[in-house]
Amino acid sequence: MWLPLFAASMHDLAKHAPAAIDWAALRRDFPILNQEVHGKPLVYLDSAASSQKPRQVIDAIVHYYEHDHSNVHRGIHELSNRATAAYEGARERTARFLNANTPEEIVFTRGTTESINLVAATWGERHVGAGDHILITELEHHANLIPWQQLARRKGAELLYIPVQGDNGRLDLSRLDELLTPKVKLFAFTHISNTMGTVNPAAELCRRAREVGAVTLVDAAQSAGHCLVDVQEIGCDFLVFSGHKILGPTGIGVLYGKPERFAEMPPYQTGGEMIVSVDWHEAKFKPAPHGFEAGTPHVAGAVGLHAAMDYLDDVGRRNIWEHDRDLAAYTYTRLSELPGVRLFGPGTDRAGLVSFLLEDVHAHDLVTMADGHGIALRGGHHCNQPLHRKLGVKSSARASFYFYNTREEVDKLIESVEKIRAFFAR
Ligand code: C6P
Repeated sequence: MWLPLFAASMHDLAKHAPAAIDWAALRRDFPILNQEVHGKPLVYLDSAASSQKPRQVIDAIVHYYEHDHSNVHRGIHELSNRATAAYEGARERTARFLNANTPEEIVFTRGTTESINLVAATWGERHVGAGDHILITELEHHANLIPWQQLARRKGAELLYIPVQGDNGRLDLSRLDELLTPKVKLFAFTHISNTMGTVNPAAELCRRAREVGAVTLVDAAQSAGHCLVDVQEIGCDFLVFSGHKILGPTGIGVLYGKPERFAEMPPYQTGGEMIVSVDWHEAKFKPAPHGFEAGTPHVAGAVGLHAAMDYLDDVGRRNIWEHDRDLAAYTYTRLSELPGVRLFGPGTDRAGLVSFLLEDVHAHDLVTMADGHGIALRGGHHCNQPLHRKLGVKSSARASFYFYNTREEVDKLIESVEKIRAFFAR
């Protein structure tokens, strides 16, 4: 098994030589990368925020609007049938992408944030009560923290955190026995940390949750486009991610749910498309997935997402995983050789992103100056404010990679960081 579900299995990955892939040719599929910013060739190192889109995804969306667009599930005319087939085809493709059992386990949303809010507002609202525990981790993005914080407040439940050990970004799993008790109704955690690059042992955590009867939600926003994510192997109840981080368009996201979980959830939004029948004073609702997709959906988004998944699987998510991790490891090593650099996240077994700080330089200054060198980084708290506070910093700079990035681009980043350090040392 090569899946990065257990930290131990990540070492096995190294035994598999990556297939020979023409990465430079793949990069040429991304028209946006072929430009200069501030007079320098663009080096895009912000894919954890949002990935760029290959021509194939852009073309699929244009083709849909030029040939097939209509509303779905409504008309009995040709275009409506084509739009419906495209939309439901994307659902079927997403089920295959995640190795879900059936397309009915896939609900389309606007993104990771909406998927988590949907679960909190439906499953959470119905199943979490006063005195219950909700368990998350200190690594969580605000999208997987605030909805649970709000739910806990509304219900009088307690929100507990698995602590992060410190700069190394690893969870202190020795606390699991004490925190993951039968009082926990829901255990939500990120598969890959968007600040630390930590890869959490998703299958093992879900197994532990099942032992105490807790329902699990895995935030796969940073993993779905970078490695194989198999919901059956992970054994989660819910799994969520966003299209725009996996080569797809903005405004489309995925909520995977086990049928038995969906069956015990009340509606999220109500209105058109999600009903079986309506009377003046009552309505009957469809089951999942359509019962959770009120209103006209983002059909073009689903079409783009379908094309993105085809593209990713043509390249091979194993190959992408190896490529991105190699760049992150190279970056980590090169940065660690520079004086005054503080690195965050594990030194080994990290995903394809690296957060860091330069002594006496604000992350925003660093990112602004790097932008002047044509390099797009992210600076700030990356929607991990409490985590940054725990680390004793307000913000950090982050370089995040995808398969269109190269070692030469990392060298440019290092050169830029050296220049910035020299500038502030004057
Ligand atoms: N992280 C980043 O730069 P949305 O915005 O709904 O597509 O995704 C939210 C989200 C949830 N979980 C994790 C682990 C994430 O990384 C993100 C988005 C971006 O790190 C934007 S803040």
